[in-house]
Amino acid sequence: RAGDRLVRLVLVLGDQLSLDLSALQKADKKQDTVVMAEVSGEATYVPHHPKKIAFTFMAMRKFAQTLREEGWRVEYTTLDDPENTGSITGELIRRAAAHDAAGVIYTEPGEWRLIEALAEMPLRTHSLPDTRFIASHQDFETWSAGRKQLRMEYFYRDMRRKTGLLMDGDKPEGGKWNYDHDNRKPAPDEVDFDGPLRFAPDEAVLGLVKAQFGENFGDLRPFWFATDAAQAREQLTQWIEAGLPKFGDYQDAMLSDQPFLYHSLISFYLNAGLLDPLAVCREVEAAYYAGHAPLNAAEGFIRQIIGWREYMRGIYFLQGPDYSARNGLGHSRALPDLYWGAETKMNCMAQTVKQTREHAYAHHIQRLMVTGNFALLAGVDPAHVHKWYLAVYADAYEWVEAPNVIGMSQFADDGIIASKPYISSGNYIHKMSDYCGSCAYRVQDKTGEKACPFNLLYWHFLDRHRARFEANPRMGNMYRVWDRMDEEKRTTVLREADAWLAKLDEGATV
Ligand code: FAD
Ligand code: DLZ
Ligand code: SF4
Repeated sequence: RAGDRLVRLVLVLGDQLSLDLSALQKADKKQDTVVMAEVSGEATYVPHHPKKIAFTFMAMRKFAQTLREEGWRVEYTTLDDPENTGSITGELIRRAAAHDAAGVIYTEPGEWRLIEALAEMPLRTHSLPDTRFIASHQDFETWSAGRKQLRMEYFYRDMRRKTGLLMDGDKPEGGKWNYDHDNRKPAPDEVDFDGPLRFAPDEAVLGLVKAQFGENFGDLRPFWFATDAAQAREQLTQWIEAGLPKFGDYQDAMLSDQPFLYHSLISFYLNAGLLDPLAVCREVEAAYYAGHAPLNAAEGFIRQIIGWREYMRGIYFLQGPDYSARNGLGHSRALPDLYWGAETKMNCMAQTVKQTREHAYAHHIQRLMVTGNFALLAGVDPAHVHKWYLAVYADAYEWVEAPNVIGMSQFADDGIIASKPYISSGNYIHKMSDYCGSCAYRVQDKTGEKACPFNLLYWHFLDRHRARFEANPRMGNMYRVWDRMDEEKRTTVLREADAWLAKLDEGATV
């Protein structure tokens, strides 16, 4: 007890590292105690990439220090503390008993799993909305009410109007809402951006993570992520200076041994709370108005954040806790071992998995059109795909990962997010990358020993889901092309695809 009022605990989770967090705003630093905890429950609910765990713990430790400097009392549990109960709820119950606390206030977590666990605790709790987003749950519900289709583009326009970003009065800057058309250039010959800034890690955390999670998929070193708000801002500024001008042009391109191209690599920091999305967008907007970056780059980038990022969150909370378990296409194949680094002859997959292992990062098109596309074409159980993405990317929390994987990538939500499945044959990957030139398969071959598996599986997917997609106006053309092929060719494609999938299931190197 402090004075005659009761002490409250203020929970700050590993992805809530923002000084303007609603729970901190609501609390009283003279009276209340902040609780932060490194717990095995959060570190093992999927086999996270070691870099993701190290990033979380390093950033949590620094944030706890910042809070102390700001005058907060912080009770911090390290993973190796002998008293550690192993879960967020366990730590809150333990600390509540020690402080004779009246209850716990917290900002709503980004995963239903934890929302439910906190609500079931035998403590008085007060959950506050997470105000670090542009659209509240209520805003998204209002926007979605009565709409037959929840298309991102219309939501995005409302977010432009709401924020005033790139608006010229009530008109979009430049006359168009969306400049995506200019953002599809194939891979450049050379990349004149060195990628993100590199920062020194906390060696004690690296030691802890190596000892406890060293067997997980993913390289712990070299570790260079930003781990506090100042470093994250420094990286953002450097990227706006050097990466943003070409971000739009090469947003969809892929190059071997160039994992970052012109991407910002700020999703880790945005999602953990080290950067504020609206502030980031205002800086990018200012760079455009200063003549430093073209409109297609600034608009493309701002759309990802106030459009896609906010929209994904809206869908996750609107759809409810069962969303991640959806499997609209009835896919049941186990996730192939090549996702965990087993050898594969498909160079695009090998490159994407390799950089995922090295950096806990892959950019959007690699996630969507390489690993996601392959899983969808091969009919992998979306629950397995979901767990993989949640584990291997350092920016993955369910509120953003699940709609991207279950909805956008695997079409397992029956088309809430995507109007048609994101599938492609090898041709798209060939156009957008340099992967096919060094591949054991031949992207030009539609059948035969060396036929690119994406080519075989593309038709296999369309054929096996004909009843579901034939009437889709955006897919009719594909079925017409398939139907015009001679029957012998179609039979060969399907036979070879089945044989290839059988080899995959046997665990052969494919
Ligand atoms: P940039 O290319 O520089 O883009 C800027 C920012 O826009 C990103 O930092 C991110 O905050 C935002 N953004 C872009 N696309 C999306 C999107 N589709 N959804 C939400 N935000 C977006 N993003 C995550 O933050 N966490 C995830 O777990 C995640 N899983 C994904 C899974 C799949 C199958 C796909 C297709 C996409 C996923 N994304 C996820 C979206 C996107 O791939 C990443 O946000 C992006 O690659 C992060 O890298 P960056 O910061 O360099 O992004
Ligand atoms: C991702 C993660 C990890 C690896 N570890 C912790 C932890 O030990 N303590 C903590 O408070 N948060 C951690 N996190 C982030 C949480 O998993 C995240 O807050 C929830 O998934 C909700 O988004
Ligand atoms: Fe990937 Fe096919 Fe190209 Fe090989 S040929 S890199 S499998 S798209």
